[in-house]
Amino acid sequence: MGSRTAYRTCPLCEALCGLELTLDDAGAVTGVRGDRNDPLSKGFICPKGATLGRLDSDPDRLDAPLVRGDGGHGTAGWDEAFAAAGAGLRGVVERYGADAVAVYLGNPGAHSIAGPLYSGAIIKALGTRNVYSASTADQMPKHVSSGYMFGDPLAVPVPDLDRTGHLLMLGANPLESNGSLCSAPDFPGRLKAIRARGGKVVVVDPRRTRTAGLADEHVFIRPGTDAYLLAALVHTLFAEELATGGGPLAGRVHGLDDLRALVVEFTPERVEPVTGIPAHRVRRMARELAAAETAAVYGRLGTCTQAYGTLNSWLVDVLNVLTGNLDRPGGAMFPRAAHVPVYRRKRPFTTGRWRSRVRGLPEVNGELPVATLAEEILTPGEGQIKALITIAGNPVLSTPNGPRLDEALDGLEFMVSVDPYLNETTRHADVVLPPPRPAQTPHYDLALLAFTVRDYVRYSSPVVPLPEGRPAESEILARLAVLASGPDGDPAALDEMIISTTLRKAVAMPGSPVEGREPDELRKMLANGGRTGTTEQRLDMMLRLGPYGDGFGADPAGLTLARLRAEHPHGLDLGALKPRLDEVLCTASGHIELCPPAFAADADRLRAALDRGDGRAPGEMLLIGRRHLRSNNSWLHNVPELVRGSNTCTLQLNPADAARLGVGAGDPVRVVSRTGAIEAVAEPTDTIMAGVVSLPHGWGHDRPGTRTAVAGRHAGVSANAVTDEQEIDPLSGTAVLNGVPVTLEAAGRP
Ligand SMILES: Nc1nc2c(c(=O)[nH]1)N[C@H]1C(S)=C(S)[C@@H](COP(=O)(O)OP(=O)(O)OC[C@H]3O[C@@H](n4cnc5c(=O)[nH]c(N)nc54)[C@H](O)[C@@H]3O)O[C@H]1N2
Ligand SMILES: Nc1nc2c(c(=O)[nH]1)N[C@H]1C(S)=C(S)[C@@H](COP(=O)(O)OP(=O)(O)OC[C@H]3O[C@@H](n4cnc5c(=O)[nH]c(N)nc54)[C@H](O)[C@@H]3O)O[C@H]1N2
Ligand code: SF4
Ligand SMILES: [Mo]
Repeated sequence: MGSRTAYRTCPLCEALCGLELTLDDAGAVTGVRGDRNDPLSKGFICPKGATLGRLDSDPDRLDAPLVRGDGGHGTAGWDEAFAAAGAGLRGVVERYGADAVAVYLGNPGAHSIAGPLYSGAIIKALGTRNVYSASTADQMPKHVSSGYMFGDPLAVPVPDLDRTGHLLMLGANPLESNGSLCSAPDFPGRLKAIRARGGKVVVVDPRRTRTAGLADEHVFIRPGTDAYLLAALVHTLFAEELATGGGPLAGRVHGLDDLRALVVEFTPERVEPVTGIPAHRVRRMARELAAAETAAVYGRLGTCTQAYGTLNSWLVDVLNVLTGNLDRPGGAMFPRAAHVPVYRRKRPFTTGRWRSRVRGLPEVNGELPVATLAEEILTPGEGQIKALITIAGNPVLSTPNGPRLDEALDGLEFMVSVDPYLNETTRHADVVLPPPRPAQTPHYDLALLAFTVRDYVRYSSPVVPLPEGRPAESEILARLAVLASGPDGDPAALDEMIISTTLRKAVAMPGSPVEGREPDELRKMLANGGRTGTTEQRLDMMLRLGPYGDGFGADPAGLTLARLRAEHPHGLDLGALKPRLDEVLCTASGHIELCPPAFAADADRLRAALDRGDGRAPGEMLLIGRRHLRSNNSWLHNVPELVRGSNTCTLQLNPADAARLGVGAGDPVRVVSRTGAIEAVAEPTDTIMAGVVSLPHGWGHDRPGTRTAVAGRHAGVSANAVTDEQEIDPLSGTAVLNGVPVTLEAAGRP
């Protein structure tokens, strides 16, 4: 049998590695290696990318839509499934109004072309304000912080890993996760390189992770207390006159005095009992950060999904500004994505344009907190959610108090899921619309190419053609958008409308590369694609209007989709990150807001807790999460190679706590919280602080009505059965998934 080689970006995590696939005549992926010619990943690959072929050919992957009848889910034709989806959704809107249909957008949707290009159209067509996503179980604090500090919620600074001399990293474990909001294939190699060139890596984490093991210094911290550490670092910079006031940014900042006043009381001594970090160590950390030639402070998931998520994200960038490291090489910089125009007019950032019905929580970035989704479904009254569309999400396992959401989904009048699996969430759907295999799917990381450690761009064509009659995910989503308004309607017309609106705005925008030109002339220049032609034309348009684009001929050497495809099949390196604060900054004051009033007000919470002291009940422990290199949230447990060995759902606890409870390795332990109880298998280890326990999320695959046979045999338990949907970071609505109070009991040996 013959074989051929094809190249594409790995769609699984934020590292965006280039892959070299080997395919047989039948189009099956028979081998995967790192693409050595990819200028960013240079051949790096991890076990997940290496088993992409197994995921691609997983027999449990749905290859036709499912429609639920009396006897459960049965296979249906595409026309029938779309008709059922449209009728179901329109019926709910007619009976209860637009807000009765909610939308939940999950993580893999952020890695696709289809998600970012079409979910907005679905939301708009429905006219619903009930929009939820994995962002409020993840990075929303970063958007709120950037929104208020820089004016643009998407302007998230990325550590300039390849040039920095000092990296202070909090709540991130890139040796397992491969990095987040910092796309850096071979993150481990890049960390080692910092040390090899004489720099320093400091990791702050309640666990001595593999990342901590690779660092120069690991600082244990009590879960949920990073804001105190960060405030004490800021305090020290001021107290010891180490703050440059932004150095080169000195004239660009606003609120320096307010900030100085705010941190006065957060002395390293005062916060020591809360964080568990000795005051002298905090002072030394501040001095080293300030003294480093270049430095970057980077906080990720562990600092976002906790009670002070937004304050943490803010103080991280405050440190970057105060030490003069924001927007300078070796510091924390703003990537310039090839598809994001720099001329666009930005609206001033604000939150709370509407509020959730039940708890009155503010809208953030057009969304409501996923922590409130279950109660919006379960609480009767005007505006109650009666139908749900999930796209690439498994919120039953991934959001706080998942069992309550599970129960809520069961009571919906109608549910549609766009998902390749029948899993814990989609089993509740009336209609499941499965996207094609990864090998049949084009790739351009619209979301993550804005967070790369070098400016970089890559487009991957599908390596296997779509079978006749099988819609691409972009077609599925476009069709759903159209179906929300009526049974007929042309998905391509939706793209046409978006293209013509964008071009009309672009020619009218001062400073745009096509200012003053004729939209019709530009329209004719767009790439001619195949079946999903208008999707590709949209991408072509974005690239041509982008900072590296050809400006529709204005810069003949610039990028077009056709050029990217033909000349750069392994991706294109666009150089090291460049200072670009002027392009980014769009606050009302025109300055970096160092002490936004909303953040200063939330700091009262910090102060109050400081005055109250620890306040922990006897026997109370704090639960945190954990990722394993061979996991990916809830959905790779069906690949046999990935659930072997050490990727298991165990409860890590300190040996001292294990001894106190009388449990040993392998013993069952009951974990009890306000919301529920689970039984997990103990794994005593001194890599975790006393008083802290860790359970990975995304497990709990033992439910009826799912079709994931391998995952079912490695079920584990869901950490989100004990996380609490009532606990959120109030500024961003983000769920508290780390630092959850729990008590433990030995569950008795079988
Ligand atoms: N306790 C705890 N909970 C957490 C976290 C934690 O650290 N601790 N982490 C949080 C984080 S960071 C995140 S991002 C969320 C993730 O939350 P979710 O996005 O809700 O969950 P995933 O497990 O990523 O589920 C992804 C779904 O997308 C489907 N899918 C895979 N590929 C495709 C595709 O190409 N198209 C479509 N349409 N569907 C696809 C999968 O089958 C699966 O159903 O979980 C959060 N939950
Ligand atoms: N292998 C693998 N890779 C993944 C994923 C996966 O599930 N598996 N998921 C992907 C997704 S969706 C995301 S968002 C990223 C996340 O990627 P990262 O941001 O690197 O997140 P984690 O690997 O969960 O690491 C978070 C760390 O925070 C620590 N932590 C917990 N609580 C606290 C605290 O209060 N303070 C501090 N300082 N630290 C704390 C935890 O011990 C953990 O080591 O990973 C992505 N990549
Ligand atoms: S690190 Fe992420 S992008 Fe790279 S091969 Fe692994 S899963 Fe894929
Ligand atoms: Mo995430």
